[in-house]
Amino acid sequence: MHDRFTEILRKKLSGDNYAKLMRLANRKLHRLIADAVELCEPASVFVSTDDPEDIRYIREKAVETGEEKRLAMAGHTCHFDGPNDQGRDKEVTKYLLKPGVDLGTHINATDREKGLAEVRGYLKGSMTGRQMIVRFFTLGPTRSVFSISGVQMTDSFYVAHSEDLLYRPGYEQFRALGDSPEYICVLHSAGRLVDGVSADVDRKRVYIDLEDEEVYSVNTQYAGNTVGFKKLSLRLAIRKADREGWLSEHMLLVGIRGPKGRITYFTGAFPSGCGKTATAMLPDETIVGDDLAYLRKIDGEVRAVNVECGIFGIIRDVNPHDDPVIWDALTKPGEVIFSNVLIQDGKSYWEGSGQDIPEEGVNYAGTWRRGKKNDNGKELAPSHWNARYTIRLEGLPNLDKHLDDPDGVVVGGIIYGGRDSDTWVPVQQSFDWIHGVVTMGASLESETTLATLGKPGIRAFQPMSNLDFVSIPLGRYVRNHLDFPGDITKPPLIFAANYYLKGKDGKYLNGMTDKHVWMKWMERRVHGEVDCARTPTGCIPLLDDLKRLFKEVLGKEYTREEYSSQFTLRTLENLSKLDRIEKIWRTEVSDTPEVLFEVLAEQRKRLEKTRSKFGDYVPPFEFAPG
Ligand code: SPV
Ligand code: MN
Repeated sequence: MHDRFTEILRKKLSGDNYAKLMRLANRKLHRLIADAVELCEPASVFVSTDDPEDIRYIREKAVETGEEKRLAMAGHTCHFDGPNDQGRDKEVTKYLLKPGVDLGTHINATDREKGLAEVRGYLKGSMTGRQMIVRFFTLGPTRSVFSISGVQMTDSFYVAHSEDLLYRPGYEQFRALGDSPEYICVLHSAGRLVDGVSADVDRKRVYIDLEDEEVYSVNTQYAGNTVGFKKLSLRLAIRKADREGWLSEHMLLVGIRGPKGRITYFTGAFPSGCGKTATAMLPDETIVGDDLAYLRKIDGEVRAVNVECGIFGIIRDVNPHDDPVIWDALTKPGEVIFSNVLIQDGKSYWEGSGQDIPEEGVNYAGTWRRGKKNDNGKELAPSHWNARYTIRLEGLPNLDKHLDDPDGVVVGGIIYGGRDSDTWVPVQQSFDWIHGVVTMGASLESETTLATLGKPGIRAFQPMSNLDFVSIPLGRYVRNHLDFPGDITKPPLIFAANYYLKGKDGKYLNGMTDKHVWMKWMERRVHGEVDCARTPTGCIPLLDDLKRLFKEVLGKEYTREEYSSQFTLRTLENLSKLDRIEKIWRTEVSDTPEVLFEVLAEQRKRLEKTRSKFGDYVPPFEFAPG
């Protein structure tokens, strides 16, 4: 058997590429690559090691093939995805399941045999005339209990280049793997290209084969659908975590400074486009990661690492005031890939930058000038809402020194936050771990954004901000969270945050920089240094502490009126939310742990009691110290 694969590889791979591959004595790898070669029929194969020369080749090819255009500033390039390829496409992203396997209604799945035939059919001959790139990565720090290995095959130099910024090199780790079959494999082809973009959008597919732990992606270029080690491997990592008793989460990881040089680490789960990167990149704090975290129990503590080592962030609204660190990284020389922004005279422009946008330029839809309409007669914005930048964390002034620490960092707190205009207060702490998992993580809702294709602004159930990626039954996923701390005596505190609360006039009640104050408050809570008031939904900050922190962090006066409007408990909205959440867990999920309903019922009782005593809207001053 093995000889047939070796034969295919020997025929297709040039001497040095063949040698680079054969240095990895892994039979499954040889089989996978030979299979991909036979299926996709590339003109040649480039095997990348961790050698800077190999990586330079990929970077240059991305420009040579036209997938990226060089911009005026050194190191900056721009890539465009097609007009129908501007976000993760949930409709066509499916798990391939064998007959009899049922993961529940929230999981988009299809029959494995049928799905494989379909996607492999689309991949057939897809790389004709192009080169296939094979790249190896390590998810999480190398030489660590957290590390997972991954191999990507792609015909896109943009994808391969992006991965170079986003993931730690893994060729050497693959050598150490020997013949082990324990790694994630992603096969991607951009498919037929017209003007450089994937043309067969109706044949776009992202299929995840749970049986062989292999991901197939075809007829798409958007990084969320193609960069294998972002959301594609997250789905497989969730299964591995389930088997092994740890957590694989859609979470940032940030260090927040406290008094006397102390740094306390937080993970934060926010759905896409809801302030996750901005929280991870707060000025004067330290970033470990902005999107994906693995959490494990080690020696009686919860520790976490960043799966990645770069940022693929939304660029809209990045401006010197709200995101000074990102702004700085994007406006000076260095390796940056912009995607789906507006380009004019070799310079990139995006909405919400606070800078003047030229009247014309080039964007993902071609030549653009103000007033240009799309096919539906709607005016085209200069840059897409989900336009992005890709950078390395390395070199950022706020990079945490533990990014590559094989032991990760100790997690002091976990934050759940969504885009919620009318229910949650800006920040609150759960009463305990179970209360936090149930009423914050498992009850998270968020208004949809354009990070995924579809209509924005619709309130959607988003447990742990991870719903799109959960690959095990949902009840089991929550059970894993409930059980996670086990015998740990001091698990991380759990908080809920809401940066998007609006007043009666429909205006946001908070500025975007206020999140910094909430983070500092949480940091003090982890160390028991500030008190709180106990409301039916959680513990909220006291006015005096916020006054002091607003002054210290933002140099701002914080008034009693602001506190009152932001922290008024909206009992009606909270009760409606409980109705919605309970209904979903009761009617749409078949394996919900019973304790979830008990904890929701207790919350309902507290809310009703408070409502009958104080009315529908209860100012924070009514609540006793907690
Ligand atoms: C997100 O949408 O959550 C992202 C970008 O982080 S991606 O998943 O890669 O589309
Ligand atoms: Mn994300």
